[in-house]
Parts: sequence; structure tokens; C-alpha cells
Amino acid sequence: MFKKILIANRGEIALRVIRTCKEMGIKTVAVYSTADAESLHVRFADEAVCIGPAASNLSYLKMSNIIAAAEITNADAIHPGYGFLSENAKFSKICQEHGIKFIGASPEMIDRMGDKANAKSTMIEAGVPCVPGSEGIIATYEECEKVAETTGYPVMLKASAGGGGKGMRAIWKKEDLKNAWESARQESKAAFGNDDMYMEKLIEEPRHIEIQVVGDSFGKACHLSERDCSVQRRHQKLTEETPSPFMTDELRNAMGAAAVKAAEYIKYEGAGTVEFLVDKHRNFYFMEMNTRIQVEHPITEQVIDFDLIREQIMVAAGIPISGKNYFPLLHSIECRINAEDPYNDFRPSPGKITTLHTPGGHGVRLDTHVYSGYTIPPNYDSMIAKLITTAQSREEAISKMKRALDEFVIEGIKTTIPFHRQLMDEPDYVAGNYTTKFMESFVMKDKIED
Ligand code: MV4
Repeated sequence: MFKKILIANRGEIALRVIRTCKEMGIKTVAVYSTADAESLHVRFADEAVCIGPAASNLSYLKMSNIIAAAEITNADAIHPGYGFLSENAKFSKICQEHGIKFIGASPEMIDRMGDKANAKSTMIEAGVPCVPGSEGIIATYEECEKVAETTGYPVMLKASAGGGGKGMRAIWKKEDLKNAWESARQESKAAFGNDDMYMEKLIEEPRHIEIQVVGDSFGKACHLSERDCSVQRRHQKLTEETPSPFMTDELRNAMGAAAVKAAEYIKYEGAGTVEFLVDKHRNFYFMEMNTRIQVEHPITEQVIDFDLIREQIMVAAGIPISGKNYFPLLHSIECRINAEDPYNDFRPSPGKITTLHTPGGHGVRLDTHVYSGYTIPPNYDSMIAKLITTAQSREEAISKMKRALDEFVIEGIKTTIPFHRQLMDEPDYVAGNYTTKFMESFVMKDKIED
């Protein structure tokens, strides 16, 4: 087992990893930017190394500084958390070359899944259901027209280097194809330096349902059921839950088996997520594979009583998994609390937290790095806490979430707490009747000043 793990991240996920390391008797090294000198991850780790100024590209993304910090402190592994370098093939490779275990995917795996057209052809080979469309990359506009005709409108053009909806276009009729092709390619080129495109049939009003998987170094994989992440705004998830209100035992078994098949086909090692689009008839299609621990992992941990960070560390150390699949025993919901103003187009609201009262009690988990007097720097992601409630049923998890949100007091900055509180009373949400289009029609009710 590892003796010392360096956590190449900040905020709640750095704390989350440190906690499991402590429980496993593994020493920890925090790295931090000058903006994070007063952060809890710095205080809770056994050692801490400053790796640069506030700007991410000079600190949390600066590979040489992070490797130097690992060498100075004699860390034998690096946990990258999510975001930053967690899906960076070059960093995974550099760790390998320095004899430091990267607790994440191999460089080859990251490259393969990072290229979406390549990931899709791999999944077709593996026998995982994919959306009908082009066979790989579309070379010319003439081919684009042809594929659109054979696939049948509406279609979707997607950037192979894409993610987060960049370089993606829905096209409903032939007249709009040319413009979409040109603008999607331009957008992709500007964002990723690559304009490879592929095409799919448009799935209308889909749900985003993902399957958590874990693979070990012996080629064995298992799944830990689903998370429904359909409530998103501009490709940012706001809340997630498991089980999905749309799930059936039959669909879970089929999606779970497909995800395990995907992971075993590529000999996936570590924790990963296979994302699917699910249409109204409960057909499901592979969308992307994430080769990292995800923000929303705690809801899975809550409903199956399992520590996913511990599992990541175990498989990275070469310990085999049990091989069985896991099914939800409870219902869990996560609300992402962001330093944003939901009454003002979710505009970022960094600054000092003057008052903080955190919710607690049975079935309430709060993963956060903030404290009273903490200043949220403007340089990073706006997520400041994950509020997770778990209960026997969805109804009880929602009641508990309302109660916990009502207890939660954060003063000095604006947060998304009022948004989540309204969502928990929204009839379509309460009925479990939502798709990825849900937030397009959601409007905040007027603020009641008190
Ligand atoms: C789609 C789709 C409909 N049909 N593909 C969005 C992000 C990207 N990685 C894939 N995405 C989508 N792909 C087909 N063939 C709709 C989306 C989509 C979406 C997917 C999941 C969660 C939120 C979304 C919001 C808008 C569009």
C-alpha cells in the first residue's frame, strides 16, 4: 500500500481524499496556490507545499511544480481529484516516468476516451449501444450532407475533441446544415485546436443517466448502479440523484451490463463513469466515458455504503475487486451549492463568508471546505459545498433536503441555496418528471425579502 499520497487539487475534493487517506493510515501532502494558503486542505494534510500563484495554469495545472512537490516530499502516489489534471494524459505519463503512481487512468486510456469519435468506435466494437450516425469522423461537407440524409433529420453534429457542449449543433432541416457545419468546426478549432466532427441522430428530450464503474488491474470490472444528472444548466450539473426516478430493474441491469462490458473491453483500471443518453422509450446510448472520480460520487457512496476513494486507492495499489455489482439500498440526492446568484443568471459571487451555519442530523452529509470567515477566491470553480441527503425513499430524501437547505445559512455572498429550495417544491421535479431540457423552462420565483 502507498505510504504517502499527494493530492493535486484543492477545495472539497482535496479534503475528501485526505479524509480517506487518514482512515487508511496513509500520509498526505497538500499542494496549494498562494490564494489557498488559508484553505482547510492545507491544514488537514500532514504536509503542504505551495506550488505557485492564484492562476490555475501557474499552480494546480503546473505539472513540473506538482511533480517537484511530490519528489521533495517523497510521495509515492498522486490523487488528481476531478478537473485540473485528472484527465490529462501527459500528466498521467509524467507521473509514470517519475515512478509515482497516478491514481487515475493510464495515458493511453485518457487519450482514447478523450477523443469522442474514437471512444464511440471503441464502444461499437465492444458491443455497447451507441446513437446511429457517421462511422467516425466526417471528412468533407459533402459527406456531412450524405450522413445527415441517411441518418435522417434531426441530427446532431459533435466535436470529437468536445465536451461541455462546445462545438455541438442540433440540426432540424437540410437548409441549416451548412451553417452548423461551418460554425461548429470554427468553435471546435478555437476551443480545442481540432475541428474533427462526427454526426448522430438527435435524441430529443433525453435523460443523462450515468453508471459508476470500478475496474481492477486484473481486467475485471463491476458497476455501482446509476446517477441521474439530467438537471443541468449550460452543461453544468446542479443536482444529481440515485436511483434515477426513471429507472427500472430491467433498464438498470441492461445499462449496468453495458457499462461493465465497456470497462472490461478497454481493461479499464480505477473508478470511471460511463455516461448514457436515455430516450423516452428507455433506449440507452453511450455518450462519453469519464476517467476520473466525479463531483457527484457521494450519492453512490451513500446508497450502497461504499468508499469510492478508498476503492480507487486499493485498485491503484494492485488489489483486486470483489467482482460483484452493487445496487442502491437507499435514495440519495446531491445539491451543488455554488457561490452564484440564482436571481441574477447564476452570476459568480466570490467573497468573504461572514456567517456560516451548516445543516446536520440523520441522513445529511455536507462535503465542503468552507468555514466562517473564509474568503472564496475568484480564480476557481464556484462550487463551495455539496449537500447530500439520504433516506429510505425519494420523498423522504426530498423532505430532508428541504429541511437541510432551510437550516443552511451562508452570509456575505450569494449562493444557489434558494434555487435548490425552490427546485425541491417544483411539481415536475417532485414527480421525477425531468429531462436535460428541464432548466430551459425553469424560472426563479420572486425573492421574499425578510
Ligand atoms: C446528444 C444530445 C442529443 N442527441 N447527442 C451534451 C454534452 C455532450 N457531451 C453530449 N450532449 C448531448 N448529446 C445526441 N445524439 C443531447 C446532448 C445534451 C445533453 C446531454 C446530457 C446532459 C445535458 C445535455 C444538454 C444539452 C444537450
